[in-house]
Amino acid sequence: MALKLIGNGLSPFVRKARIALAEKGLTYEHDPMVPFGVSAEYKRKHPLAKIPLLEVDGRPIPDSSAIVAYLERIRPEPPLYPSDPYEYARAIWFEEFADGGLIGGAAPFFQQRVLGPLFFKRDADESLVEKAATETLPPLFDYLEEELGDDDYLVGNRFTIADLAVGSILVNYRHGRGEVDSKRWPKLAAYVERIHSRPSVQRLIEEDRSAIKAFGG
Ligand SMILES: N[C@@H](CCC(=O)N[C@@H](CS)C(=O)NCC(=O)O)C(=O)O
Repeated sequence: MALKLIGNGLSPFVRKARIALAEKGLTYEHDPMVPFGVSAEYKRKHPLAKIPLLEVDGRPIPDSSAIVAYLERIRPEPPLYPSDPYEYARAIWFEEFADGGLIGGAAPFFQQRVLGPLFFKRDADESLVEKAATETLPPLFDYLEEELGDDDYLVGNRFTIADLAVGSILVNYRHGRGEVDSKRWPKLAAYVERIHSRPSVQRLIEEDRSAIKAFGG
């Protein structure tokens, strides 16, 4: 079975898929396509014209959540979803929390400080970063701090899709010089370090840094 992942590695959603591929030891071809001015051919496969898209022997699977769920079926080990029904639901919830909520607070850091200046030659609008830092993110970080409790991972105290999704979004936050204040959120700060130092994640962070540097960052 030939797997081809389409989408630039700086996208947190592409990264989600790549972390899952790495955790499961799956090899794949990678096309680092950017999602701007995408071709009509791509839009036929992904009508929302977003990245990532996985091709399985040429058959398309759009969306990082669909992709990771698919990977779990074809390569169940190591599992990225809990088997306990309640924990399963919680893991899916944290994925949604990350992809539909946390992204809104993290994106201004990456978009204003990395994407805009380096790729679009546009000055950062620091007011958007400030708003995210002071209004959007603190309640979300409070929630994560509380949910972590004394555990190392968000659900069932083992690495799951929940950590993969939250961790990937926070990679972009950190690329945009966002920091989790360890005085205010000590558990979350330690957790982020833990997730980001996993080999599957660390490798991609290093790749991102090289890409950002190559663009003058
Ligand atoms: N729910 C989607 C979100 C994908 C997404 O928003 N990707 C962004 C890049 S980070 C994109 O392609 N944006 C281009 C656009 O919205 O036109 C997923 O998980 O795959």
